[in-house]
Formats: sequence, structure tokens, C-alpha cells
Amino acid sequence: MDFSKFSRRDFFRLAGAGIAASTVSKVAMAALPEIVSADQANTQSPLQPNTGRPYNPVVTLNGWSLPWRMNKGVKEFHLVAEPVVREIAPGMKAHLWGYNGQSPGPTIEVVEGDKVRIFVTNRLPEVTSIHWHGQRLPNGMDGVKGLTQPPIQPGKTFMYEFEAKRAGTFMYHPHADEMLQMAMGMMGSWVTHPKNPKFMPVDRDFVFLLNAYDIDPGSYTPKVSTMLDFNLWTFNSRVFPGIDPIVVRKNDRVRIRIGNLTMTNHPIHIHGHEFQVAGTDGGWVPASARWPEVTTDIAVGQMRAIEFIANEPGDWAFHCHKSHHTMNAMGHDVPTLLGVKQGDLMKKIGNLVPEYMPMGETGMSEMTEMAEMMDMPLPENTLPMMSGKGQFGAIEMGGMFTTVKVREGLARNDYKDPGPYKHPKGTVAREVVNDLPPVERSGMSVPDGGLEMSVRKPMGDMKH
Ligand SMILES: [Cu+2]
Repeated sequence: MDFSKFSRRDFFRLAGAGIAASTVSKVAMAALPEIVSADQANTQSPLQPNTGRPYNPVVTLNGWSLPWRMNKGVKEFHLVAEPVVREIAPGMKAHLWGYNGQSPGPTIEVVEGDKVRIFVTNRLPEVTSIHWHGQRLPNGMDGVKGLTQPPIQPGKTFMYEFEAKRAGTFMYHPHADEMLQMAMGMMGSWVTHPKNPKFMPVDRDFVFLLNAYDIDPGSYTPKVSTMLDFNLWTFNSRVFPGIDPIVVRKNDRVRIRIGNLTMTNHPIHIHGHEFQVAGTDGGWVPASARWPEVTTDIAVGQMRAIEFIANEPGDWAFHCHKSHHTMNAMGHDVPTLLGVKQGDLMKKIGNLVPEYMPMGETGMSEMTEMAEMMDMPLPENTLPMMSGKGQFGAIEMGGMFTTVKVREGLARNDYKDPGPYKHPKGTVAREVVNDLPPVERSGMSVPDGGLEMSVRKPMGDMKH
């Protein structure tokens, strides 16, 4: 793993830096695993295990996995709940709460049967706790503030200990002031690898969370009381074009594990391939119980691990099928003006409201082009509603959208963006010009006087 991207902060700096200063004992902190944190939103290379049982690591989309230390046979991790700055996409940063420098927090990877100890240090201004969604564990380790444990006060460190009993994909998030803390970005993925590395092997294994924010253009902090009307629909707290592509080799068996911690469901859709749901947060789906899909709905609090053979080269769209979830901020209160002749109305309004932007007489696409042509300035710290550039022009997407890039001849561990797909000659949709071969007419001809057809009218009440 490329550690140059991380800052390793020692516990003295941690203890001296924040609100925790007076309450964290340096002696106590000295016994804890070193804090590792990330300051970037790029997808990091998989973390190859160098201690403990072997496994095939996952790749966290626009994220990273947390290093651990072995202590007398126990895998020890250190999570720090703290305010973070997350780049949502180039051009926009959000002031969130997260873990170890980012939101979502780092992915935790363990192996079935591992004894795990997770230290959680609270550097937030309020109490927190962590619930380990989907895990089999002693009740008192379940992380529900008030019900199974006292709150973790600001400045304090708690310890969770349990055995990772079941292989699969899990999530972690606070179970204290939950609505606010999740609206602020506190969550992460957890993968328990099977003890037998040959169990359901895949060539490339990706994981990410669906999350959502409501951040007004020009501001940095999410509105924490929003219930449904979020304006940034994100994969791991990133929106397109800030989401990295999912890069795979032709004929790879690919798994993508997707957890939903937003407040609504997301029908996740792949182009050019079919997949099967091979796992949920409840466990692996037996092969005999799977069926083919190109879209799977992921409800709130669910995880779906989809698998497919990537045997069609290309840049395939991979996105939520709710079309307002593939748009960024600003796009949500636009009046429908399809077919409305705005004429010099826009000039008149423009005199009164200088920032007035006319919206779409023929559709929204013209706006994207106009904004580009006029080099229209956006308010500070926000993103165009529909953006992204492809080899054929504007992609006009935002939010929960990325591409699965299937390429021949990549190296085993190569996840770098290979650039736009080079289409074989004659395989791209094109304008019809006068170069089509002549059509052979069928022998059918209409007799003189035309054809007589008799049609029987359906009777009765045809409501449906
Ligand atoms: Cu969606």
C-alpha cells in the first residue's frame, strides 16, 4: 500500500490537538494502535495483508482500508470519529464528520474467525457509538447507545471486542444521534473474508456505500434535518465526475459490494452485462437461488454483493436508475419549461435578477451547453447539475454514476483509469448519411382498391 498518501499522526499530536486535550491520558493512548488517517478521496490500492490469515483484499471505491496491528493473536484497529473535509468532486468540498480523516471511514477487512478489537476515539463535540451492522457478536458489543452501552463521551476511547464469526459484507455507523451523525457522513464498510480463500473467489472485489447529503450551493456543511430531499447522491461521499471508474480486466469475475445508508432505495443498474446478487448483509446467496438481473434495488440499510463476468470490453455506465440521483445540487427546484417560449422574458427577468438562468425550452441539455459556452460562473463550492466529459462530448450526469471499464490485457493489480474505450471500427452509433446499401423490397404488394381489414372492438369496461 502506498502510505505516502496517508499521514501517520502520533497519539501525542492527537491528544494535544483537539477537544480531547484535557481528557485523553497520554499513558492510555500510548497503548493504543497508531492512528492512520487519509487526506485524499482517491481509490487506494488494495491493502495486502502482511500479518494474520491470508485473504484477497477488496478495493474501496474512492476510499481505503485501515491497517491493523496483531496483539497476541488479536487484530487491533483504531478508529477516530472526527470532523473531516471531504472533496465531493473536484470543485466542491464538504465539512463532514467521519473517521480517520475521511467520510466514509476506512474499510475494515478481517478474516472469518479473527478475534478483533476496535478502539474508537471520539473527537467529535458530542457523544457517539459504533454499531457493527449485520455482525454476530455479544449483545454488549452491538453499539446501541443507551440500550447496550453508555455513550462514548467527547475525548474518550472505547473498546469493542468480538470474533468475526460470519464471512460477508457489513457496515458500521453510529447508533447515537443517528440521524445527524449519518447525515454528516459517519459510516464505513466492513468485509469479513472467508477463512478459505478459495470460497467464491473473484478476480476483482470492490466495495462502497451509498450515501446522500443536503448541502446548499455556496455552503460547506450538510443540513442535518433533511429527511428525503437530499441534493447530493453519492457513492462513498463522491459524485460523478468525482467517482473513480471501476476498472476490470476482460473476463474477470467481478464482485461489487454496495451498502445503502441513505434514507431511500437505489435501483443500481449496469450496462452491457447481467449480474447476480451473490450476497446480502445476511449472508451468501446459494447459487441455486440466484437469478439474473441488470438492476437490483438496494433498500435502506441493505447491502447487495453483485457478481458478473466482465466479458464485454467498453466503458459501461453503472448508476442508480432514479434519474434525479444522477444529478448534482441546483437541479432540484427547476420549473418545467419544455415548450415554453421564453423570448425576451428572460432578458426582463435578468434585469431584475442578474443570476437568473433560463431553464430549458427544448430540454435541460441546452442548459449544459449554454453554461459551457457562456462560461457561466457557478456559486462558490458547488457542482454543475449535469456534468462529466466523454470522448463524444458532455455526459450530462452527476450523483450516483460511474463507469465499469472493461479492458483486455490489464495487469492483475492494475486499477488505473485506462482512458476512454477505443471502439472497433463500425461499432459506434452514428448519423444516417447517404451511404446505406439499397433495400431489397419484399414481394408483397397492395392490390388495387387497397386492403380490407376487419377489426373487432373490445367490449366492456377496459380500465387498467
Ligand atoms: Cu438512487
